[in-house]
Amino acid sequence: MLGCVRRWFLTIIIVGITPVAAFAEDWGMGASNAKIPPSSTFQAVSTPAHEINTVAFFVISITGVIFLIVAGLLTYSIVRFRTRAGDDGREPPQVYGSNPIEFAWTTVPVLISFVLFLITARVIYVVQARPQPPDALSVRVIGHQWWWEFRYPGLGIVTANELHVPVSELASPTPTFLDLESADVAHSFWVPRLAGKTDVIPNKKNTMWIDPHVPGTYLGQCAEFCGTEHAMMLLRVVVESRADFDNWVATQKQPPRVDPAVARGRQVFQSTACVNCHAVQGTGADGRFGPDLTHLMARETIGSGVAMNTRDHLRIWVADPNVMKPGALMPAMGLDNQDLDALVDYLVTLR
Ligand code: HEC
Ligand SMILES: [Cu+2]
Repeated sequence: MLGCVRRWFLTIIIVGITPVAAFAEDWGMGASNAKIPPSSTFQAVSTPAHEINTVAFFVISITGVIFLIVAGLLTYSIVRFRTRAGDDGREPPQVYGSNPIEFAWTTVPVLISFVLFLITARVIYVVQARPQPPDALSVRVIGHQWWWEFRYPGLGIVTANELHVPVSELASPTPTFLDLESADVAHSFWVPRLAGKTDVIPNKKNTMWIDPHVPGTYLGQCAEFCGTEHAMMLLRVVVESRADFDNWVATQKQPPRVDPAVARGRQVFQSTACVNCHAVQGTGADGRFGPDLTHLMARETIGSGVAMNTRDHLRIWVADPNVMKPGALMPAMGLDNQDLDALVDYLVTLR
């Protein structure tokens, strides 16, 4: 018996450790994410998340009280009415059909459920019915297997995986409204500190909004299983002061610098299938299947948060994305080392 328990215990520990060991290489993400506060739903910094938090606490309090009452009565009964020496072994009196008791335990739960329903409905209304003010920032979010595309129609900006939005002061709110679409399968957009989850569904446009009150970086992820790399479909929302945001917009709107020193790398890029899947403004590369690379180096991470965006990581990624993100829908292009180096030299100039 004891041996069996020990074997099970060991199996659970080994099964638990194996995935951790397999993904020990974190490409600098651990250190980077350690600097960002955890993405807890209990640390809301945006109105929809605050509202959800309020309902959550309300439901937890009510159900907590119910739990304490039921568990208390149960414990009391177990202790008070346990078998004692000298019991005569007869059944206690059985009570059937007491109208007051039946009435009480039907109406009380119905009333509780009704209150919870009303509170929840109010929050759904508050969050979903907010109309989009004409001056609100509007962003199209497109879910892809396994990365996020962000398009700012009013600004002509296209980027990936890291959404930049201005901070929304309580005095002068500047909310951001998101139109969610999918290029392939169902995904779900979730940044716990900013808002609830919203499904991202093919052939359907869902909407949501955020109004982050505190500048900072907020982590999120796809919350609907969408295939092999679902767990690595991460995202960041960078909330900036108005001035920083305007700066970011200005850089994003500029065409990439043409650096003659990396002409060879640019040539490799333009003559390889890269251009079928990626866009870089001003090069004729206009692919839509992968992230827009025009301002690649303005992003902190690559591969939807799989690695920090450094020269070394880019080289590993372009040589074979599967090393970092097994199953990623970008093929290894089989470039020789010289072409690869020239190409990466070119990529790191895309600011
Ligand atoms: C068949 C289409 C396809 C081709 C060809 C392709 N890519 Fe990609 N690429 C993708 C996809 C899809 C992603 C996103 C992968 C993910 O994050 O899961 C990607 C991601 C990237 C990224 C990371 C971007 C980011 O912000 O995360 C870089 C850099 C990149 N590709 C460069 C290249 C280069 C250079 C070439 C040519 C040698 C190339 N790609 C060829 C589809 C392609
Ligand atoms: Cu997804």
